[in-house]
Amino acid sequence: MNHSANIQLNPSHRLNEDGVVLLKGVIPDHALKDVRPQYDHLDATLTRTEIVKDRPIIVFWRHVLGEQKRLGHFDEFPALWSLITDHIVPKLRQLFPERTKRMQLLETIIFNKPAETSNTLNWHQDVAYFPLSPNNQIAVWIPFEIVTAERGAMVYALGSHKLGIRGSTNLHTREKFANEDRDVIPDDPREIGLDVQCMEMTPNDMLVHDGYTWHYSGPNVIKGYTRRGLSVRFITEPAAFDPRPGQGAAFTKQIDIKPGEIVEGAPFPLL
Ligand SMILES: O=C(O)CCC(=O)C(=O)O
Repeated sequence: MNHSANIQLNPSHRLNEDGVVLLKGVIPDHALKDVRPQYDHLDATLTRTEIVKDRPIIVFWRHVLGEQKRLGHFDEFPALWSLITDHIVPKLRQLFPERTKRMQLLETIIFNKPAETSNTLNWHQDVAYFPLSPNNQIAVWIPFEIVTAERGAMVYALGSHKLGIRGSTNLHTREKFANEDRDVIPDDPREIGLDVQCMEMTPNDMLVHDGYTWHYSGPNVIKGYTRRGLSVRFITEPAAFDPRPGQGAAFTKQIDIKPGEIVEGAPFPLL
């Protein structure tokens, strides 16, 4: 297929067909201006690792083996809250009206790939790690700087969202989690006929993907260059808590209800 077709005429159609769409130039400079310095300040000072249950958390995740995730809060990162509520959510509502009637914040992560020491975040599907039923989400991904294949760009298997749920694996090693009985994503999705697309981007661009779409990111091998990417995931319909082994995302520890009950409350606000 012609990969440039993914860069977009009808975003809603592309998201339905490919499970991912690259939107060029949709985030204005002023929306990101304060996000970078506030991120850098927190990245340099943040040590918190405990997970609170009274508000959403922001996961600071460096792709370096052995690094522990740190957890920020929106009251200390107001520019990020504005980016989400004033820019990301309205843009999603404008371009994907059918999928965004209900937008509930599930998870916010900033992935940081330091130069030369970062590693690959292997093929995965977000929903495999989420204890939700139904398990329907959309996610956005926004770079804070230019990303290229050598700088840890996101890579997607187009159409993979139509192939159902897959098993969860260790993102660094691809090892299956204990008790995982679901089929896992193949080492190379091209072997089963899927097209694979590397999404090179500039900071005003935004990726939108379906929670079922397979993706990975390689290391950042460019000396002196950091690669920061924001991912925000939204639940798009009421979802019940449905835990299973292999679901260790930080937000799962904010869930304080019994299986079968609806996930809601302060950590997961409706937007
Ligand atoms: O930023 C990255 O490298 C990985 C992001 C990712 O896998 C995700 O947003 O689900």
